Amino acid sequence: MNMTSNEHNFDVNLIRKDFPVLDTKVRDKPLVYFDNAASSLTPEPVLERINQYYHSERSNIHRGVHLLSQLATEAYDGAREKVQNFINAKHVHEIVFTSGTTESINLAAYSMRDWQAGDEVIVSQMEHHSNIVPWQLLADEKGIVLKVIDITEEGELKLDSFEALITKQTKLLSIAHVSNALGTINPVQDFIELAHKHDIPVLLDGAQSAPHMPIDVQALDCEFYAFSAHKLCGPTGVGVLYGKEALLNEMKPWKGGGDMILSVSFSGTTYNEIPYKFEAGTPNIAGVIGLGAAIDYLQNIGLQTIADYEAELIRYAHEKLQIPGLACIGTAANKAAVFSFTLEGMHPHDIGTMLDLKGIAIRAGHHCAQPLMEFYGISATARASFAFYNTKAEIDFLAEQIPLIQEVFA
Ligand code: 7TS
Repeated sequence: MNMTSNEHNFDVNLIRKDFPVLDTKVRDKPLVYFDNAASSLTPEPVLERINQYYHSERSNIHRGVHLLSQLATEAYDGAREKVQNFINAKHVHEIVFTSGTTESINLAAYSMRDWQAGDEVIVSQMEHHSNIVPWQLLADEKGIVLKVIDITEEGELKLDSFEALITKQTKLLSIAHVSNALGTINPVQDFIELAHKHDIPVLLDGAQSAPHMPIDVQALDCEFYAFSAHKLCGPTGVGVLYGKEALLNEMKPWKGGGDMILSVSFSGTTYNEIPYKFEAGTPNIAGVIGLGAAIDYLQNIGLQTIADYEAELIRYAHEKLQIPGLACIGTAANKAAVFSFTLEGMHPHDIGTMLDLKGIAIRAGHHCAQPLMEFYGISATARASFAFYNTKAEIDFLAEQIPLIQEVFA
């Protein structure tokens, strides 16, 4: 395998031992987990850290003088620092905990400004529904206008299409860093640079980039960056909205309740400072602590090592999956480890069901990217999405099974 200088540190067989789910048998067959874009698996150290909270630190945060509350608060606040470091945010208070990417984008959409009818938001043809529907809700409620960047047949964003959409009314560019359905790694730096020339802030949907490559929000210079813990070996139900300090300070809270206030009276309430202003109520304490542990785990391996290993996996998949009757959807030059495909004469759901019988877990469907499917004139794809604990041998196994499935449907 063509590994980087970190090669000597990276032993996939050793790493696989950290993931208890990989021992699962699916209909008596070893599990081949290729559904990482939907949700990744959770390694033992993350499970242990979550358990530790429930076993010996179980309490609420930010409100107790007692020891357990202090321990939980320390762990929760410590996780925020880990996230800050993970994406290289300038300030720890620029990290807002949410329930996931979806909530992060909704929070930004709701709070980022006082939307006026005619304000324009630009997204792209390849967005996940969670970066489309919040803006459509604002279109319904406030009369904002949603515009869409074109893509190429290969599944690459067109910069000139973005440029052509910009007007004085453009108030936000909101695009995926990496496409969940195609795997395209978008050249977001070029889009951010162009947006900033026109004073347009940028939100990056990082759901599919944060788990797979080093992220530096200061170098990217995006205004917002959203991601989910469950796609990066952390627990479900927790995510992050990074926002530049000045913007977060200007934004209004979107949920009211405990912890997000400084004082409450019936004559008027004052809000807490960022990030607490956006974190009303008891948060997902165990989830946030688990996210912190997941970040430790990934950083211990190294995000660049992960990116290099997965780049080799997707290169290998493209080579091995050149099979007559198989059409790969998403052939951008710069791709993350996502292989979306169709098989002539077969519905993707049937592909998914047949592969499941062999122990291979993929996702079949529109991947919450129906406008993208529409662009390709299809209703669904079968998608194998890889993580650093997958192997070339597993890809070989997938490649062997596909012709067998095709025979059944021939
Ligand atoms: N944005 C992108 C690019 C995503 O891939 C997803 C989830 C989301 C947003 C939403 O994340 P959530 O954690 O809030 O649900 N993508 C997928 C997928 O591809 N298959 O299942 C979920």
